[in-house]
Amino acid sequence: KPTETKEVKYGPITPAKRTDKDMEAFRNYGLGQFIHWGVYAIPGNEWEGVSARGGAAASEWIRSWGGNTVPKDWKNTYDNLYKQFNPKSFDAKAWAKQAKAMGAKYMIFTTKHHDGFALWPTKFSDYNITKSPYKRDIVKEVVDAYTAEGIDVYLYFSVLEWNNPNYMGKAPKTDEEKAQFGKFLTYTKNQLMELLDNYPAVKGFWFDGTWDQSWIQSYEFTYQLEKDLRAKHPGLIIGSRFRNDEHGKRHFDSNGKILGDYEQGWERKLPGSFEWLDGNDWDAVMTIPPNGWGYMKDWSGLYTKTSNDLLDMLMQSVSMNGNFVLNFGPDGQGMMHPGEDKLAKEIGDWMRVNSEAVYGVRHADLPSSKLGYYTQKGDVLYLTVFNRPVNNSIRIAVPKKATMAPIDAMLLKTKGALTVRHADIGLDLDKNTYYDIELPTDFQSTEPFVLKMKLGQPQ
Ligand code: FHN
Repeated sequence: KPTETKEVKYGPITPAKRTDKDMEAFRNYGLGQFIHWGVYAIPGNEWEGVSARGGAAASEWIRSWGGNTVPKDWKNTYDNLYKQFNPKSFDAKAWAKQAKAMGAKYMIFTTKHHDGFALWPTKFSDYNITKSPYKRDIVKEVVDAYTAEGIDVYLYFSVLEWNNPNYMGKAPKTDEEKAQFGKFLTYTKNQLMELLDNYPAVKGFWFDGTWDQSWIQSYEFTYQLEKDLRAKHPGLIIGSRFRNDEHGKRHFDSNGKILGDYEQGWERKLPGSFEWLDGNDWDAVMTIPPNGWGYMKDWSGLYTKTSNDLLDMLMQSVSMNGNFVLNFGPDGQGMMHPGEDKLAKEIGDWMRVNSEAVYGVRHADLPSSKLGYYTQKGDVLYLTVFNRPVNNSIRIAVPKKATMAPIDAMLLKTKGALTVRHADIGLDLDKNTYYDIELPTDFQSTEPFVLKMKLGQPQ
């Protein structure tokens, strides 16, 4: 983190670690769902039999990745996909019920991805859902269905718009270019204000495509735009990917202060340590195939994450005060991939037993465990075990200076009480003491399991 203080005029607008109810709700989510849906679901990452596999993203980038045959005259190829967009099986209520059963507490939905096709009837562009055979307001159906299930909705919005004639993909230089890009900035503001007008139930934005110099150099505009959005929608939550300071610093300003209400840089990766996060809120978004955000017809030959993989990432995230957001990419008819249905059910089955170790928890100030991840809620400590010790004894290290230690324990899955034994093994003479918790030998599990412990005065 920078040591010297630099003069920053276009730094954070909201205080880091907001304490209002909306931000507290964000902190408590634990598990979220991302949905990438748009015209790219129609080819499903294949064009004339060739698929995009490389890069940070596949399907929704199929027109860009080399090695596929999407003809570059996109006006007559990719851009005409909307004429086929008629998802007859789309049922937002079914999606929302599935997300509820999985245990998601919030969801992020792609209103418009980099291709610029709007899934809502925007007044500011003709390239929108009303011009497709489907015609109906998909964003409204998603917002209404998820809100009805008690799942908070955040709107994904790509600033980058490949086809917009006023988006240049480079910093405007001449007066004419500046005037042209100025039209794009106004268009962007108009669409964002329109989204807040149309869907007042939403809780925030998840911005993307803000890496281009044209946007980076518009830091005065983006600063004011963030203020305008927040004024229009009190409590609005905006991530750190939206804008940068006047020195071009994104996510964190030139003095290391977070630019937004939560850190939005964890995409297909997780922080290495709690300390690195510096106490900021954050979420991590994750694909099931390596880089499959939008629908990918063919998962063969790809490593697709198992529910145990995803539960490990979930518990790692919440153990470090973050939210874990799992991405789904419905197909051109509005159906989830069968692999996604399977994982949603497996995760939901696990969450039904163990979600109290996930929702509303915080980082536990203990030496990290080799057996799994700690989460804590007041005087209740959870350890979600992924690595069962060969001696069947769970060892908890507690700093000697700690005023609280586990005094009793239970297996969340069986509600069976377990004995906590103080094991003064004298390993760290001045640092930690240890508590051992024997697992029942007849308790078998092929999935992670949770120990729930009560903290109290050390025995
Ligand atoms: O380019 C996008 C990509 O298509 C996808 O939307 C991810 C998910 O957040 N974001 C960008 C890549 O960082």
